[in-house]
Amino acid sequence: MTTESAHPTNPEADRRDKAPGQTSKHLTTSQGSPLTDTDHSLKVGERGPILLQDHHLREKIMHFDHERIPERVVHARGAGAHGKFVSYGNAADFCVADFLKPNKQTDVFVRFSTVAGSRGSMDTARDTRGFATKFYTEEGVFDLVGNNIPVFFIQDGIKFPDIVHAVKPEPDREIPQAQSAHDTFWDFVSLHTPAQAHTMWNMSDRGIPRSYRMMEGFGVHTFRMIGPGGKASLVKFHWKPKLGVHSLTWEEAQLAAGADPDFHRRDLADAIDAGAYPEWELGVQLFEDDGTATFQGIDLLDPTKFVPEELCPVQLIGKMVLDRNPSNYFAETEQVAFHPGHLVPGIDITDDPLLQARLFSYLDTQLTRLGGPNFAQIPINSPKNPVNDMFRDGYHQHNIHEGIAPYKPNSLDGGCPFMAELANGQEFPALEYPQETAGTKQRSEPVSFSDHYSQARLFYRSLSAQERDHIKQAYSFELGKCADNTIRERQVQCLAEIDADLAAAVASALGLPAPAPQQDIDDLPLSPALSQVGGTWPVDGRQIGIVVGLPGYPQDKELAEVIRAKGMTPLIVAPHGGKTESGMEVDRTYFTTRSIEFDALVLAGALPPAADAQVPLDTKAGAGVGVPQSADPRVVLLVQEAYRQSKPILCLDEAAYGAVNAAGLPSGDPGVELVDADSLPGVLEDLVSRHRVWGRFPAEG
Ligand code: HDE
Repeated sequence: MTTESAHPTNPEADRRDKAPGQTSKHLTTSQGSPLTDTDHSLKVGERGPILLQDHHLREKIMHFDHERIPERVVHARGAGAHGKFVSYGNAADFCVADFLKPNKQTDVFVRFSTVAGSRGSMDTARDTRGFATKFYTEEGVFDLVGNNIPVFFIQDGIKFPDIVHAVKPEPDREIPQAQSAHDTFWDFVSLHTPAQAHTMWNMSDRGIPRSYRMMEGFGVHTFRMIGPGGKASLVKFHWKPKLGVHSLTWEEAQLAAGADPDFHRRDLADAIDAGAYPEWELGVQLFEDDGTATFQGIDLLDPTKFVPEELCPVQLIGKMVLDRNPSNYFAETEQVAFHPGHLVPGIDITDDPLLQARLFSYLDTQLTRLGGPNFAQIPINSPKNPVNDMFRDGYHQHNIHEGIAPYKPNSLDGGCPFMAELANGQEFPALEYPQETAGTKQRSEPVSFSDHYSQARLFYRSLSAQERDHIKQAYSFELGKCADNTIRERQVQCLAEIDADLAAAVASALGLPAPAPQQDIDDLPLSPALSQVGGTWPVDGRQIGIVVGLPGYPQDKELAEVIRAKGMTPLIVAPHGGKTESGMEVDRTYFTTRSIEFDALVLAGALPPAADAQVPLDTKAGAGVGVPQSADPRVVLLVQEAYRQSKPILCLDEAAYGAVNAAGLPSGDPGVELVDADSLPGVLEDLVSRHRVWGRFPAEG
């Protein structure tokens, strides 16, 4: 799984080695004139005033002054990666898109993002995640601009400014940053109840993913696919991660926000650098296009609804692998411009009123964000097939167009370019399905959009007891941060429509009476596929902290190797930087690390006792007689956090177990084990493949 590396445990050093830097012979002005000095301005004498004629100074400062562009109004914080999509070919029966033909390989660029925070905000905020994919197909660019949650807050694009204004920092003091835990958000969503289903997903573990590599993706809206002979089907897109769907605990999310705000960005880049290339399979739920746009009572044009997989299975039609990090964040990840209307023949939109409004928004926003209408020429946005759009001029025009007749019809350019011909047997362009439409112009909400609660209830009730506990805690936290009691009461009333037990738990945390439901809500069949608990998944790229004292654990090199051989990434954690006796580089020191960086801990050998620590020890001794009862408090903290976060803690010998005792952990706890070196790789892989030691903290309710 792993690639050759000069610094096997230090991707940072690898990254620096790889950076090509500047390649030209010498530094020049932007006009290419050689420069002999870029450290001193042109002055009158050594200590005199600077001269206006210093062109290099003015040019350098001018360019610097304009380095920033407006950040995205939503999804400002993101991380990207390049990769490939390979089609399985089985979609050819219902979609004529060229990139879905058998074994066809297509380059892709993906950008993951949070929604609410600014560009510099933390990755681990409780939020929806964007999952936008650009396919550079031979028939033009196809953008699948989705999220990690299959439902949305609103049913009509005209409400988008309202929900975004509500979740963004409150405008008087511009706080809180990247959080929904404030009055304006809960004010809006408790009044605009179509948002209740999406907020329920946000309050679940899906709102705090473990990694971008461990998220599902959803197209959210229903799209239309055109098959051979012009037969149309309705589809919902899904991305299924090979590593499974996993989440952080709330404690981890909050810790990471301070200890490593770039947690998800780093995780994605490190995994790709380590050769643990993330993979997703693309799938579709396929529905008959019978003119009703309805499936088993679910209005497929209502983007606040999803279709449970148990009712309509996801058919897998291809695989995406992300195998290359961007070389330049700004040029690629920042300047990439997605648009749900970037479609290819065979894929079309539907009348979902949210999707229709999006078709306006993305082109419009790029004009300001990327400074003019020619952003399709920026390398990351350019199609890889030839473009002949007859568009001319405008800011930042990079093409030098030939000819004198950029209009149609013309005779001066011999009538070029000609229109594409319909494929054999095709009666209409596969980009524009001749859907019949008629009706009265009106502003109204369809009756089939009016159920705002039953799917939120279905989602909540389909989860495991532990996941439901997390939801109760999340609502209690978020509403606990609201100052206005009317807003809290109104939201708890919404919860009462969804589930009485949930409403009672949240009400109790807020010190409110538990409200009774006021509506009759349908009890839909549950969808076990929604739960993240249970099952095992590949452990590729999972980070294992090998905690040692110095000079180190005698077999630390072998230990790191067996862990790496399983596809996981070992990181040596020691009291200070440098190397262990066997020559292993120390990756993290007790000072620089927190539990959030590791999926499991391996405590190896004698760890320094508390007396050696440079900070006072204040922990209670635990059980276990005949082994050390004290340990460096930073190791104790690491172990306690890992324990609370239900992570495996494996000790290679009695000496190491001392830190477990010093941390006061109960003996015989699941996932806290003394193992010998031979069985360690197997035990570790088994525990990590389950993501967490779920049995450690049985659910309360
Ligand atoms: Fe977006 N959205 N959105 N959105 N959206 C943007 O476009 C908008 C919606 C999504 O990594 C913006 O280029 C409206 C749903 C992603 O660059 C903007 C509406 C879904 C990204 C915009 C929606 C999304 C965006 C901001 C309601 C999931 C990040 C910058 C009608 C299916 C793409 C930009 C990236 C970005 C508008 C609703 C996903 C302002 C008006 C539903 C993943 O144009």
